[in-house]
Amino acid sequence: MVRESSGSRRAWGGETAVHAIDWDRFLLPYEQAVEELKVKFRSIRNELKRKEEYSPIEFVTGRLKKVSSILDKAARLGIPLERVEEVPDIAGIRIMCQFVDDIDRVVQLIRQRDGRDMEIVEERDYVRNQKDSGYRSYHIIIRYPIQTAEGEKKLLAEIQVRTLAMNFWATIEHSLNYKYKGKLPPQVRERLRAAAEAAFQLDGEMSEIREEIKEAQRLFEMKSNLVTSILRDLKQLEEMGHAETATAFQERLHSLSGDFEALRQLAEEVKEWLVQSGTSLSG
Ligand code: 0O2
Ligand code: 0O2
Repeated sequence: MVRESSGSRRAWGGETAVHAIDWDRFLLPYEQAVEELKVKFRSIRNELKRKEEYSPIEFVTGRLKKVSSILDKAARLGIPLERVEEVPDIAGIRIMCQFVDDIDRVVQLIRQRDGRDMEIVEERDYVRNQKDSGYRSYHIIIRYPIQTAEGEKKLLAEIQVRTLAMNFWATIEHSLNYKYKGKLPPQVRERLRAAAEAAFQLDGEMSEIREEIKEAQRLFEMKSNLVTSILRDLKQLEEMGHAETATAFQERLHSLSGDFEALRQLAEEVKEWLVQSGTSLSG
């Protein structure tokens, strides 16, 4: 891994402080944290997929913050170099989701681990509270224990949870900010705000499509349960000696071709017949 420097001399808080931080050594546990967290969140995804359950995690990436960016951020947050470990995102994990709802599910998954293999220090909801730039994501700062040769070390790491659309926008905006050194021309800034709005709309459209799919699946499930219940009752009717009635009902069932209301009506009629003819075993 390429790092920019192995030491640093910087003016801090008005005083000139000379610090020779061994960055390679300092960053080693952070690198381990990034790797471990990537494995943990990718494992959740793989486990859910293996169980053929829907995974709210689409993919996971991770990065170690560059030394120059750590120094810039420490200066911006007013953190002296002796306490540089207070910079919250030296280790960073990004979890991408397909749908906005998935973000809350991932946040719940992380909260369930609070006090177990990580501690939540802070949450920032930029999904519901979009930044002026147009930026949206859910941020969680955690304290994460690392087992090193010198014993356990707890360090801060940042988890960003966002949709694919939010990620697309943030990645482009980040590169443009880098290109313009943080001073975006007003027309670019305006266009980025418009693009953020488009990303927001896209997330909304995708969520609605998803709701429709879920509704269709629910209806299919209900129809399937109704048909199973009718068939069970017809079998019982037949066993009770009402073969002709059962056959008539069966023919009606075949003619319905999945009309939900008609199916429900038929189910009620069959059930009524059964009750009148004795007892219904099915529920
Ligand atoms: P797969 O098979 O694609 O799921 P690593 O060596 O992988 O541990 P590395 O090389 O530092 O980590 O990569 P990084 O930046 O942490 O993450 C790369 C992961 O993000 C890879 O997944 C990429 O496939 C995935 N990724 C990045 N951008 C996109 C994207 O736009 N769409 C999708 N679907 N995936 C993306 P895996 O799990 O390593 O492999
Ligand atoms: P990098 O290069 O991605 O690591 P604060 O001063 O407390 O409001 P702070 O401490 O930077 O701000 O925290 P915040 O706002 O929660 O942001 C932390 C990270 O979120 C940033 O880290 C970015 O990764 C991302 N982020 C926040 N706002 C924006 C934005 O407007 N656009 C993009 N593209 N990303 C954003 P760094 O260290 O700034 O950057």
